[in-house]
Parts: sequence; structure tokens; C-alpha cells
Amino acid sequence: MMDVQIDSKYYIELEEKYGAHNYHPLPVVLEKGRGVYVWDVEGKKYLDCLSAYSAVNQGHCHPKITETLAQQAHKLTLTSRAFYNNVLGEYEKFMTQLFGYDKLLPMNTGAEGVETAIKLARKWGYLKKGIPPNQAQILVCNKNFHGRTTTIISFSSDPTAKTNFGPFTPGFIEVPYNNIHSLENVLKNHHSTIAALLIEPIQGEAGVIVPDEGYLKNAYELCKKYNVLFIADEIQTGLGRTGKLLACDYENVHPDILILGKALGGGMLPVSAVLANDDIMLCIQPGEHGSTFGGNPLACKVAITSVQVIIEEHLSENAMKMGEMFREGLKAIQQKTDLIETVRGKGLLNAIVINEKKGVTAWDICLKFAENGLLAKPTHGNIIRLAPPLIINEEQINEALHIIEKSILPIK
Ligand code: IF1
Repeated sequence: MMDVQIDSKYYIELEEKYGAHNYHPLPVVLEKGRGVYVWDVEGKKYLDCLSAYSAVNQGHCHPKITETLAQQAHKLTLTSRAFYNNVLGEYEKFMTQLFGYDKLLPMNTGAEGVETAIKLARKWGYLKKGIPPNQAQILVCNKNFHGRTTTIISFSSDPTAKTNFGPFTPGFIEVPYNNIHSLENVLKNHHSTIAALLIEPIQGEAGVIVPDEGYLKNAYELCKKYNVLFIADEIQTGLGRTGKLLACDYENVHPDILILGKALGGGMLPVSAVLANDDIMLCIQPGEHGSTFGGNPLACKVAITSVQVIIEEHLSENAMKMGEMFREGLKAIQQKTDLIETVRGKGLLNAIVINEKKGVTAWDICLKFAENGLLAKPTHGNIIRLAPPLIINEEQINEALHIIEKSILPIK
């Protein structure tokens, strides 16, 4: 067999030939990660400004999390929930006491967490609010992103996410995001059959849409007024990403149902969690919901360490500080070019909106970033999300800003 050149091209062709084409990745083949950096198969180093969509808040291959993973992997990894195990209860106690809830329902992916929250809210709606059978409605926001399952895309407003995947799950009413009057009108007119509002505190996929100050608090108060559960999807915004442990903390909103995921697994395993108090959580009784891997000892042990790292290394506070520095630097670059229309974000969940009228696309710019050693990817065409791991320091923020400036300014 002729010598095959094992390089990026080789791996890209493998995925092209043998893998489903459900993504269009940047032409970068990664082999190693540590902290805020990743390396491709040619040994080129990149500063990661995507963090696997906020699943690597603690940095790549965090030594403490890797150590926990390795230790537990030699002891006990999966029991199913047919039996108890000596990790799940400890994890549930740790998480419920940290976030202030009675109970936690462990799942794996973010979408499973969202599906669990939907089922829980509907159950509560029937058993506790007295909504007539099969008439529960859940309010969702325009431009939402909560995952890729058939029910979740049923309430997506993105044609790409839903076209030709029907028929769709009923029972969802769309309201405009960041519009308290529309929310109040819908609640006033339909509250008797509305079980919950499902909301992202900041809309990630939509392009890091930060709502007006007070919107979340007012939405929460309206939900209280109309006996509607407030479900916060903090899968992307939670665990320090926006500069607080939860994005809801900015407005002292304590969601009735809290959904966590992504960085809960420390960039190692899919771990998601739904937290709620007994009057909601106990609406689901044995046999009514579950998952083969949900609550497995390996994932729970990793999740404890993942959250401990966020707290012990003050990653929320660092995200707040580094995020402010990052946005300031991005705004300084914005002054020197008309390619950047907007800079926005909170903590280390940021985005720049590219003025594509100049004939340069956000994709072209991300290719240039990669050439210069920084990884980022566009969302919704002309928006580039910039979300490095929360361990990033000042020197690395300046390194990122230098690469961004060096990539954008020469483009006329
Ligand atoms: C893809 C987006 C980000 C999420 C929120 C639930 C989930 C996600 C707020 C589901 C997942 C991921 C999915 C991934 C890309 C990425 C993404 F662009 F798709 F929307 F981050 F913004 N709630 N987001 O952001 O969690 O089931 O994936 O564990 O599907 O392309 P999951």
C-alpha cells in the first residue's frame, strides 16, 4: 500500500467519506488540547475561542477533572438506575445545596435536560395547576435554541433546524424575546393552560442576544403572577460563562426549573441536570422518566470536580473581568474598521457582528483567524461568537485581540 500522508487533509477526507454531513467544520483537524489552547495534527497551536460551545469552560483536559475521570473509571462507571450507587446521592446533595433546590434529575445531553424540563412542567401543569389533559402549553421565545430533538425543533423558529423534520410536537406558543408586553399579553389571555415559560437568559445560538436589563426579572414576576413555571435553560450561559455562576444571578431570578449541561461535564462527558423543588420534581414518580446513563457514577464524579473547579478557581469572577477586557479591546478594534458592526456579550459569552456588505463573510474572517492561530465559528451567517475557556488570563486575552486585529484590519 502506498505511503499515505497522514495530515489534516487525510482526516478531513476520512470524515467526508465515512461520516454524516451534518456539520460544515472549519478545515482544522485537532489532536491535542490543554487550557485555552488546542493543536492540530500538523502541530499548529490555536487559542480556542469557541470552547466547544461553552462545554469547555474549565479549559481543555483540566488536570483535576482528568484525574477524577481516570480514578473513577477504574472503580465503577455505570450501574443504571436499577440500583443505587455511592456517587449519585453525593452529587445530588452537592448540586442542590449549591444552586438552592430540593432535588436534581440527572440526564446526559442538554437536549435531554430540556426534554426532561418540558415533561416535568407539563406534569406539574396537569397535577398541580389543573390544566385539562393534553392542553398544557409552554411559552418559548422567538430565535430560541434548546437542542435538536424532534420536540425541541418543533418550537424552533429556524427553518434550517426544522424543515422536513415534521410532523411537529404541539403545545408550544412562541413569544418575541426581550418583549415584556407581548409576554404579559399572552399570559393574560392564555394563562389557564400555560404550564411554563422556557427561556435562555442570553440567546446563544441566535448570536449572543443579551436582553434588556430587568427583562428576566419582569418575566419571572409575570410567571409568578399567572402561576406559570419559569424554566431557565442555562446549558450555555450557566456555570460561570456570563460572569456569574448563573446568568439568572444578574437579576436575582431563581428559576422554578433550572437546566444545566455542557460545562457540567468539564469538557469530558455529556452531563446535564434539571433542578427543581419537591412540589415540581415529585410530579414525576418512579417509572415515568429515565435514562440508561443518567446519573452514572463516572459522570457524577466528573461533574462534582467540574463544578468545584469553577468555584475554587473563581472562573465566574474571571469571566466577568476578562470579558470586560475582551469587549473593550474588541470595541477598540471596531473603531479602526467598518467590518465590525456590533460588539456584544456578557462575561466570556461574546460576539461580533460582521458587516458582510463589504463582500467579506464571517466565514472568511474565521478562516483568517484560524490561519493566525485563533479558533472561532460564525453563527447565523454574519455573527462570530467569541467564547474562550473561562480560565483565560489577561495575556491570552491580549493574544486573542492581537490575532483578531491582525486578521481584520488588513481587510479593506
Ligand atoms: C449543535 C448551537 C450553541 C444550547 C442551549 C440546549 C442545547 C444547546 C442553550 C442542547 C446546545 C450546541 C449544540 C450544537 C452547537 C451548540 C450551539 F449553535 F447549536 F446553538 F452552543 F449555541 N440549550 N448548543 O446552546 O445541548 O443537546 O447539544 O448537549 O447542535 O450544533 P446538547
